[in-house]
Amino acid sequence: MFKEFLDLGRHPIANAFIDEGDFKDEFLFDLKVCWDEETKLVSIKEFVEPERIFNEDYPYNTSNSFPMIEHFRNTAEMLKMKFKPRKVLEIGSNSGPFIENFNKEDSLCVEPCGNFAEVTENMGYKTHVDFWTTDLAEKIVKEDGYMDLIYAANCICHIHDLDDTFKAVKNILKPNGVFVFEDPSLLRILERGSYDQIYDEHPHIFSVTALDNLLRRNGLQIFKVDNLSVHGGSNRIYACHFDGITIGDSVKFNLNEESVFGINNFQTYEIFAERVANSKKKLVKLLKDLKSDGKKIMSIGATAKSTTVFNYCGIDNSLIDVITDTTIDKQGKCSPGMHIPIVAREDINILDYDYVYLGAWNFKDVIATKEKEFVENGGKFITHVPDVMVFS
Ligand code: DWN
Repeated sequence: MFKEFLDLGRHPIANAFIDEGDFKDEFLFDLKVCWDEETKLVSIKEFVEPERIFNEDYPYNTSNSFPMIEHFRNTAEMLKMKFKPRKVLEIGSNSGPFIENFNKEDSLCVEPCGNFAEVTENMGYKTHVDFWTTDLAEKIVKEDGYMDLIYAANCICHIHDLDDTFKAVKNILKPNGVFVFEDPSLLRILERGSYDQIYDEHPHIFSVTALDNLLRRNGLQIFKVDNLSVHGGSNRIYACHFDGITIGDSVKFNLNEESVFGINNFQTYEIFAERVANSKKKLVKLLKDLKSDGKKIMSIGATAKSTTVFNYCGIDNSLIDVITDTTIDKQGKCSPGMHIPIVAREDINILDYDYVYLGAWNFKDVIATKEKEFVENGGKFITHVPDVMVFS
C-alpha cells in the first residue's frame, strides 16, 4: 500500500530553465511523495513523462562540475582494478566523464538526451539514444553481446519502472558480471532534511532496504554498498546475479543502519514532513527579514534542488535577485517556476551582494574556496541543509 507523507505543492520541471516569453505555457504538476509499505520504496506520486524531461534540451552537464569529473575518473579506475571488465555499458552516460576512461571498442552508452548522446558518439563510443528498457537490452545483446560491467550514476532513480529496469540489467549481464549504480541516499536525505532531492527527475529516492527488495524480486542481489559524499550523500550499490557471490558486511551494516533510523516505519516519514514544513517557514522568514533590512541576496548554482526549494517556499526575485551558474545553457534563462534570472558568475560583482544562498550546497566547500574574496569582505552564505543557517 502506498502511503502519502509529503505535499510540496505545484512544481515545474526542475531542469526546464525558461525564457521570459514562455512563462505562460510552463508545465506544472503536483509534487507529492509516498512510501510503499511492501517494498519500503519512497516515490513521487505523480510521474512526469520522461520525454518531457530527458530530451535534446536537457541542460545538466556533469562535466560542468569539476569535482564530478574527478569522481568519475576515480570510480572508473577503481572498477577497472577490482573487476577487470572487458565489455562495459553505461546507462545515462551524459557528457561521458565515466565512459571516457574505458576503451571505445568494448564500451557502449545509453543516453536518451540527444544533445549528450551526440557528445559520446563524437568521442567514438557507440551510443543508443534511448531509454533503458528490456527491449533495448535485447537489442544490445543481439548487436554487441553480454556485458561484464553495467554502470549508472544518478540515473536508475530517474526511471519509473524499476522492475523492467532490473530485468533488463539481468538479461544482459554475464554470469559473473557486475551491476554498479549510485544515487542519492534516502537515509542521508532524511538525516539532513535535504527534501530538495525530490523533484520530477527523481521519481524514486532509494534506501538500500528498498533496493534489496526490488533487486531480489528481479533475480539480482546486492553484495556491497559504498557510502559516498557526492550529491550530499549517495550510495554506490554493487549487484550481481542471485547467488553469484558472498554478501559483504557493508550490506548488513547499511540495512541495519537504515532499520535503526526507522526506514521501515511510516512515522519516520511523518516526522520528516514536519521538519520540511519548519525548514520552509525558517528560510522564508530569514530571507524576508534580510530583505527588509535592505540586504542584497543572490544564489550560486541553478540546481534542480533549488527549483524544489524555491517553488515549495515561494521564493522569487523579490527575495533572491539573481542566480549564477557555470552552465552556459542555463545562463540568460530564468529558474523554473519562480523565474529568477540566471547569469554567468563573471556577469555580476559578488561584492555587491551581502548574502549568497547555496543552490548547490553539495559543493559548499568548492564554492567557499572560489569565493574567498566575498567572505573576506564580510559576505555570508545561507543554506537550509541540515538546518536553515547563515555562515561565513
Ligand atoms: O541526478 C541529478 C544530478 C546528478 O544532477 C539530476 N537529476 C540533476 C542534477 O541535479 P542538480 O542540478 O541539483 O545537481 P548539482 O550537481 O548540484 O548542480 C550543480 C550546479 O551548480 C551545476 O549547474 C553547476 C553549478 N555550479 C556553479 O555554478 N558553480 C557548480 C559549482 C561547483 C560551482 O562552483
